[in-house]
Amino acid sequence: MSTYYVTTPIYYVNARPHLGHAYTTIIADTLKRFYSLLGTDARMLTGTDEHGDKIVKAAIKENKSPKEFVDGISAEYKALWQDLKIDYDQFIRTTDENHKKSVQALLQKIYDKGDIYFGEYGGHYCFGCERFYTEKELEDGLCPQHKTKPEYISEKNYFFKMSKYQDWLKQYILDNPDFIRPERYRNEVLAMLEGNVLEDLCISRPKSRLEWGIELPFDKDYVCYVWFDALANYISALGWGNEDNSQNFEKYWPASHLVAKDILKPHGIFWPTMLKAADLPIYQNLNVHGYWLVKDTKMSKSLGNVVDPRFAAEYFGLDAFRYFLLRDMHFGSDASYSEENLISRINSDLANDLGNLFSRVLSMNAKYFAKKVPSLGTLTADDENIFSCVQNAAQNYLQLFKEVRFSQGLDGLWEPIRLMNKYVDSQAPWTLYKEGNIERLGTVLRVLLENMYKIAVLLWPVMPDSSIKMQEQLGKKFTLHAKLIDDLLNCNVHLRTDFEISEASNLFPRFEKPVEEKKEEKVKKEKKSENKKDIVQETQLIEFADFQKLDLRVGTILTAEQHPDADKLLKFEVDLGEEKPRQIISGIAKFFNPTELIGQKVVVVANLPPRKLRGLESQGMILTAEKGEHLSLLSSVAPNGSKIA
Ligand code: ME8
Repeated sequence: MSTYYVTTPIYYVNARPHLGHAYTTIIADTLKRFYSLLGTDARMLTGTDEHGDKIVKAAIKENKSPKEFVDGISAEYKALWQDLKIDYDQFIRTTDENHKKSVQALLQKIYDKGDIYFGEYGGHYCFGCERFYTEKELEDGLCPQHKTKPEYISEKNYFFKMSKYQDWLKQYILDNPDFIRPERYRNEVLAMLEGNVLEDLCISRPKSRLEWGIELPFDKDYVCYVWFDALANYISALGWGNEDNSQNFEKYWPASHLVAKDILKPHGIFWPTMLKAADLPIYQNLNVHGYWLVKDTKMSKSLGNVVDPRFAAEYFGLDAFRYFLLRDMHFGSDASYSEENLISRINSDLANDLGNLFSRVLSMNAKYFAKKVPSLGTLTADDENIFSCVQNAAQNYLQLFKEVRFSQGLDGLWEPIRLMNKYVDSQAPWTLYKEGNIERLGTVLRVLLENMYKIAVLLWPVMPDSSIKMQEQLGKKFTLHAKLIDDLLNCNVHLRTDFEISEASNLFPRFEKPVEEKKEEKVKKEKKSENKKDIVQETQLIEFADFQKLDLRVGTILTAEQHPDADKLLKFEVDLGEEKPRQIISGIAKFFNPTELIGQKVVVVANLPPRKLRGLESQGMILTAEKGEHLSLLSSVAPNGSKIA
């Protein structure tokens, strides 16, 4: 059986997943399903990129260790893929032990070959990109990606002799027109290789500057450059460099990679030269797509325009969302995301064209043939036209999907769908029924049902659940098998007269309601479930030893006043029976008039580390009890300083 191996980039864990990440991953899932449909043993890899400066900085910002931090975001990616029903075979993390082994084997192999050397280098280092830039590559002295001023760093490092492979790579790209596609990106990489411009690649970072990485096998004072480490994931995941486990490499390599244009250079230049240097087969092709923009602007957290794919899939339906992504982006170019575009695409293509076709044909069939599949009589030219239109569209669709031209493939497939709707109008089954022409009526419906079945199967890679539903509505269970597509194309009849088919379809609802309204509902729902989560967390069990760590003391409030710089905070002095009263800052201003609290007995957590709140030190926490909008202070009649145990 032939094999196919599709990969997504492994995503950085310094930020949460968004529409862009979901897009590439949905495309990879579609391709995996597409090749499975063609009878191929298809495999999909995704994962997370977890080493490097960027990650360490993000972890520090959240007061976490790098490992703790990467575990959290990597799990978020996994959870999103589960919600989006992504059928990946493997989720790789660059902190996996097997990956580390593989990277070290790759480094050692290239080192032993003499293609890695030690040298001194000074360059403009962008921490966002985790790479050095040459003077020429900077734009007005700034990093072209991040528009920030890079830091000039000079240090001793290991270098990969990438320049040695410049001519080879150029020739390889010229000899293999589909190696990097679409063509504009192939040309971009060729332009990068024009002249004698390729420099050697710095592939190490001294541990004195960065420890969070994979140690070089030939120098323990250095870790591997994050891009060298990350790119190797595509082969480490298949067990390359790991003697016990490399059979998948033999079986599935070379890969078909999916990336957006932001990471063209590492994939178009670093990666093939690394493979060449290690005497490994070069990947099959690099498929490069553009950006999803929001109102012509790149998504960014600071602009607050990051699209949440989970919300879109939940609200519009996962399959409708997938269809929109594949249909509205011409692979390679940027596309514009907006809920208006999404609604208009769903309403026109899915509700009006495809959904309507299914609804009307199924309900007519129920009415005229009691849900049984009618027989096919003699075919007219109009009937033949439907069969041939579907056949042509199917063949084009299959070819265009192989070329990752999803939008064009789907556009073509919608031609017979629209034609079938027109055919219903022109054949007017209701008139045939009235005239008592049941044989012709049966043929018309059977032509429609058979061709709807073909469309339903072809759509499985794009809209898996809806495709299965459509097939089941036509009385047929979906099972993948090696000859599925051959059978589908070579034969006009797939349904049987004893099949019982559904009377109604209801596949794709129309969207009229302003999305904002629904969003508010979702936020409310989330808040509710967060509250529920809080309750669950509150009632989670802890060890007795953990409880014993708390030093809870009884005290009396001596003074209480508004915090000078914060409306929500009150400043207290509380007598805990110690030498001096404690100053405690508490966020309860909204619930109490401070003067009423003077003299009240309270319970205080007395062993929290002191913390500054709006410039004033807080030396403990006053305990409160909360129910809905109501808050009261915990109290005890015991003398000040009594320990609660
Ligand atoms: O670059 N539109 O990870 P990353 C479309 N760790 N796709 C988008 C997008 C957008 N607006 N934004 C992001 C890295 N993407 C490295 C990769 S691979 C060995 C290492 C998608 O988290 C797109 O696939 O920055 C892009 O290439 C990728 O996310 C970048 O992910």
